[in-house]
Amino acid sequence: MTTKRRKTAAPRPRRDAKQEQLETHREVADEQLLTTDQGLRINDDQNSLKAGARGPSLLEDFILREKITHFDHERIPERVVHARGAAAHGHFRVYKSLARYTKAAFLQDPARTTPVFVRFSTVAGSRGSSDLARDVRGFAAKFYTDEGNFDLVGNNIPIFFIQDAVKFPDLIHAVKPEPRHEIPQAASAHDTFWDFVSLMPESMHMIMWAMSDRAIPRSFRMMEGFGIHTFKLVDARGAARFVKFHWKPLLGVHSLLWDEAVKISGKDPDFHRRDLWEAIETGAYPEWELGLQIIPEADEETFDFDLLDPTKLVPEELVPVERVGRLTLDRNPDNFFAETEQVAFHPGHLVPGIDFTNDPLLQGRLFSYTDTQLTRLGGPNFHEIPINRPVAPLHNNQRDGLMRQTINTGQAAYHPNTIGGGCPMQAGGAMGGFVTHPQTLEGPKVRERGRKFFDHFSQATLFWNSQSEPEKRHIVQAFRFELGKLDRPAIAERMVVMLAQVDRGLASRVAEGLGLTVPAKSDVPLNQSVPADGDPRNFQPIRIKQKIARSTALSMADTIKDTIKTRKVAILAADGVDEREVAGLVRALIAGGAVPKIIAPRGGTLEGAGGEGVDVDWSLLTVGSVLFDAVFVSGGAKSSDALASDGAAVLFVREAYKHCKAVGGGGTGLAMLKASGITDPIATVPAFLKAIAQHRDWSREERAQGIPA
Ligand code: HDE
Repeated sequence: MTTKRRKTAAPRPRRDAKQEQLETHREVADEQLLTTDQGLRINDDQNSLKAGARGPSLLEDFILREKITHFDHERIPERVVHARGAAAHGHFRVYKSLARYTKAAFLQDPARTTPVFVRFSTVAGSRGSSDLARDVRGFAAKFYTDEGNFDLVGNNIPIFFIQDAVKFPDLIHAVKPEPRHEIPQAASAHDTFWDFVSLMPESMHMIMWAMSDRAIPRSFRMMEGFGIHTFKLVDARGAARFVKFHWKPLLGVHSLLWDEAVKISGKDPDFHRRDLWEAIETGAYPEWELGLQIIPEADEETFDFDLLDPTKLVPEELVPVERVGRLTLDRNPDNFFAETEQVAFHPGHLVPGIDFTNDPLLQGRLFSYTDTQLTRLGGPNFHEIPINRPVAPLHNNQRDGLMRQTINTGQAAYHPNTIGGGCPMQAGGAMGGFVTHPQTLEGPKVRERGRKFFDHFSQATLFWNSQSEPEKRHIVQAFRFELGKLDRPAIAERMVVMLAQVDRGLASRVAEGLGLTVPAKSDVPLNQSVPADGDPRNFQPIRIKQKIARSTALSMADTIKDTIKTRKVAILAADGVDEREVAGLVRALIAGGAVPKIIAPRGGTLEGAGGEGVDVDWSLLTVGSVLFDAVFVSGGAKSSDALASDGAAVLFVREAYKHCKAVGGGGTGLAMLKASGITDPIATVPAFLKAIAQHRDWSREERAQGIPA
């Protein structure tokens, strides 16, 4: 017998309009002869042209020069933020028509499938940084609709650090590696970031999220997504409603522990991109439901916060999230550079029926995303790159520019014209032309913001109060870690003052770990960006009494915990393992959609107790428990004795236990676990499966700290 599982072939996803469009640009090298870029066949790709076998290379070697010139220019500037990412193709479908809210054609018909490309990312790290940084994750979706591309360029956290786009370069300069030595990479635990944050009370709500486990997700597939800003949906009659966009993952929202994130960074810094890739390759397609919070225009002023303020969320208790459709990612890109690297998102890529609000952060973004592509993708024709092309027909009088691909015909490249028969013609609203929602505007030109924007702490407090105790513990530890790394004590002291505005209990728990105390009363440092000649009272943070004190949707404690789908399970084994037990467990795991892997002291095939072979997936040397969701130690006396005396195996189970994962054993495997200091291993397969679905047993966290690992 052999328990090695071959990769299950993923069901072939349907071909969609975007896929067909991309097909025309795909180059398949099978059975082709090597040529230059000009199509000249190359007969020797091993030797440059030389003056004699031992002589210098000749300038004349145009083949060498072409190859090296191309290589010299292979890199483009990485994204100034969100440089590190991974992406996938998929499709979106609404459950039923949303005509009551919007005229957007792709949201009208449940039979219509819209191709989508989604890119996930971290924000601060450069392109080669670890996936595991404590950071916000980008969640950018491009819908290739029949009416043009619609981009929902969001994050996995529903709010942002700052209220106005003018502060974005400051925020990013503060969090990026410090300019002197470019240290640290992909980490916020350094002086400049916390110096900035400690002077920006408006960032406190976001900081609470960033210090929570949301900033170290288990998988891109297990993250929520949010459009963050308030947008508008406009129906066929022109009536508008405010909307907040949500993505709800069908596998639930799950995170790692910080200690795991740090260790995975070493074992597999590509952990998240690999996880996404493998899930899609094996047919375990990641899925999210699109959720909408719809707010009538008339209710704009009724909230404790300003709907235009991106540092505030709309609690689901006040406006429930209506689940309106499903996103499925079912196809990996063919080429990382061509697709994932060159995709260009923009919150201003809209379709009729969706519009902006005056959120001052969103307004600044509308400028930034096209502007940045001019540098990153080298000119104004980036919309012609295959991944960026709409599937909707494109006709206009934009012409020329670097790397223009389209060969426009005809004489008239202007409008109005008679020479071109007046074409292309304006569509007009009735023919699907985009009409901006005609909001009435008036007011003086001022550099100010709405009064409710100055309530910087109420929702930070709401978030803290909504967390379970394990989540609170992790937030405290994250603050202690980040602030404990600072060189300047004054910054940590300012942060403790800031935290005291959120919750004094939180502040004192953080302060204790830093060896600081919480001052009895102190003023919050002012946002230094406000004009000194204004009335200072307007710039002091205010506190508006909130309608609700806690919101269950803000905690991950009650997320979906009824599936073991895609969970990676390590089955530890050595020669003499009970192969029938292993086979039974593997069957049960696969039946539930989990991914079992046999891990052993060595690679190759183990000899089972009954004489049958068990193929090893990975040796202990090549993996670590942090790469798995659960661990099972199989029975078979010889096998478990060998594992009990193998330091790497003992470390493996202890670490998994400390990280609160399901740790189970069969037969003599239980003795190995107990000998390793695990007093309460799970002893039956059904209980083991149930524990995996729970993600983690947080009740163990503090108790398990004493176990050496
Ligand atoms: Fe971005 N952001 N951003 N951002 N952003 C970029 O665009 C910017 C903001 C987000 O996978 C850049 O093509 C400004 C909020 C994602 O390709 C750049 C401001 C949110 C991605 C840019 C913000 C985001 C970006 C860098 C403040 C959540 C990755 C390269 C006004 C709603 C998209 C690029 C991808 C990328 C600017 C704030 C999400 C420079 C000026 C808030 C997911 O244009």
